[in-house]
Amino acid sequence: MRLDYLSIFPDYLAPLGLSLPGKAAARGLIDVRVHDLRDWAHDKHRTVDDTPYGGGAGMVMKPEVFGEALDDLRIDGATVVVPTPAGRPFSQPLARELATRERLVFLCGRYEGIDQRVLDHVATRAELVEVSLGDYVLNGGEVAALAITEAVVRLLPGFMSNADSLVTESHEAGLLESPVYTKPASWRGHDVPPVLLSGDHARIEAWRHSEAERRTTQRRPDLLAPVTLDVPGEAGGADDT
Ligand code: 6GU
Repeated sequence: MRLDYLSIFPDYLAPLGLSLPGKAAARGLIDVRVHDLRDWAHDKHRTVDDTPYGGGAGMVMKPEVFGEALDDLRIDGATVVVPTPAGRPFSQPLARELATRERLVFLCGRYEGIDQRVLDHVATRAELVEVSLGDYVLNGGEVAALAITEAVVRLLPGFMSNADSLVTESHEAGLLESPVYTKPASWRGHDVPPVLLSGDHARIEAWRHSEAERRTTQRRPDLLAPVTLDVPGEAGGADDT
């Protein structure tokens, strides 16, 4: 997978050379390129923003600079990811979808946002995906791009050494994970649940599953999607009682 990042703070993306993406790059699974957006500015101050039409606070990222950068990067046919609080909520299914693409190009905005015409233009040349990490505000797209990258890259075929850890973990199963323990069996008055010391793998699996369900019910009931049954001959479904 080829990964491009356009940012006015390329140093913010330095972690891409470390840990997980660094490992994937070393294995030849990804080809990472970080670009300084200001390289495509023309004036001596390398300006990338301007005041908003219609007035209001803050600055807007100018279309021409992104336009020339996207031309040089030849984004045609790529998937362009724009981190923004106005985007599609990021999720494990969306990470899985992005992991199937050959090339992701991240546009990291700062200030109040990117001129809408950049996004409209991108949509005519590439697959545009605006993504939000959640209902809170970050100062720019860089940290979000890192998070999205980490979620996607670890799903690439050949990345994970232990394929099991992908399917049993949180969210892949639609449930939060059960709590985990390691030695010692007793620590500061807190004991490991005895079932985990029993050696009975069927009982351990059953315990883990019920703990996962209990935790999910308590902390994230929204993850327990309602089951809808289509009963033949009835118009409604499971909601009809
Ligand atoms: Cl993806 N980007 C920015 N800039 N802010 C955010 C976000 C993304 N998700 C939540 N807040």
